Amino acid sequence: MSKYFQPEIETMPYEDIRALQNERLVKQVRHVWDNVPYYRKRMEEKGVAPDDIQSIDDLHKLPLLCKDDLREAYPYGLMGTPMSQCVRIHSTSGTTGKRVVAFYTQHDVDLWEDCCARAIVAAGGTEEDVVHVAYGYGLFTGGAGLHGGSHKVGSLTLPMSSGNTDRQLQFMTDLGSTILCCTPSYAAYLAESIHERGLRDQIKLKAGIFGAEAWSENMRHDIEDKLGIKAYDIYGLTETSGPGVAFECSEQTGMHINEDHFIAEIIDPDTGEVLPEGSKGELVFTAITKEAFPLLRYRTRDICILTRKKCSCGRTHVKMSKPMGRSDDMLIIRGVNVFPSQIETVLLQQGYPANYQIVVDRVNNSDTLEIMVEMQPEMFSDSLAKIAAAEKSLVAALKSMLGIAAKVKLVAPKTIARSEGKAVRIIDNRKI
Ligand code: DLL
Repeated sequence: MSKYFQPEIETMPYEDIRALQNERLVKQVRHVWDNVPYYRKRMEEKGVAPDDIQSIDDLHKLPLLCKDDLREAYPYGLMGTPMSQCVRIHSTSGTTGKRVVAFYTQHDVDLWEDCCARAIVAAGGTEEDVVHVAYGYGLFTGGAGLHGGSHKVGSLTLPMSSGNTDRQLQFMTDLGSTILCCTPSYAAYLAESIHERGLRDQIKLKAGIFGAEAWSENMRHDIEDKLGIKAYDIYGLTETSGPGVAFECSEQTGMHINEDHFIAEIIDPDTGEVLPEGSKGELVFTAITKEAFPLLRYRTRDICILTRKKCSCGRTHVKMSKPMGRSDDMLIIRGVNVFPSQIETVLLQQGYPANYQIVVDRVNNSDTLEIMVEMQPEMFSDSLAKIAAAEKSLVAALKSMLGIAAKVKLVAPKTIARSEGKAVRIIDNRKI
């Protein structure tokens, strides 16, 4: 068995996990108090001192952190170590320009890769495997996280990054990839291409580790059937290092959270009140081992349920359900985080009124994004060629802001329904 199935940690009795978390929490709160003036100020405002936090029972006393805090403290304000000790950043899209930037010491990278290694081992990975990493490499955490995890397991790692399907399929067949790591929508697309090209007999895949966006059980079964594999879910976010915060085991009924590194809570998204186990609410994480970006009580905005029901795999770490939605308006489209406010910024910058509608759909297992925008009244008499040119220019500006392609349709003034209450800007037709 790989050293990255760590029974001494992963199958620890609940009391022992809690004891470990208590010890690490106390140390981490002190680390943050001493080194992150932004959070220290938030603690002082709430009248909390490090000595008030002796165990998880005191966690609720600490202030909650959210993306707005990250924006306010951007870029260095939440760092817990001097920059000279950091070796890496990763980043994700944020609203209107300011992105989330996470920092890592070498120790942080090591622990993150350990978490991803556990996920690979839980999906059956060993040093005999060929791990095909088709998550994006670069600022996004998907490529780097699974890549590092695969190295730790000792598997042969194919750093494919995303895109270029012909090349993906060539390496997959020539090198005999056995574990595929990518977003579920890309996995579905690859599965379709394999099916269409009649390559099923030439691939050796046995498992897939898919995450970074919501996917349904139907989609899982479809991918599993088309590729003849077992498909495992993996969860994480840039703010908590990246993928590997939680991962699925052979039971495939939720993802075990790596509780030696993260304390999970479920709160009521409206009141911030901590909810009892089994309640549906917003997931909040406290990172208890991170050095460079040690976020305490970070609101993920992901809605889910936690359970400590006994798992047949033997792991005792708490399980989170698949995220069931978000408590903000962030959309995840083809694995990329998109905020409606980013779209609105582009439209206003280009002189369009804020009358628009965002339509998201899933066609052949791939997300589509279409933005209907009302043209200026004076454009109405423009030639079709002129309107097409205006749409093209909007498509380019949106691509540059969002990082993904969107279709744009300029429609006649006053055709998008006005709302008397909150405008319905987003129509998400995906059934996930
Ligand atoms: O998506 C990290 C990641 C990479 C996870 C590769 C898994 C695999 P961000 O770009 O910061 O990080 O986006 C984080 O993506 O708050 C969730 O809303 C969503 N998300 C991540 N994993 C899942 C999943 C990466 N398995 C945001 N199911 C999170 C549903 C997911 N949503």
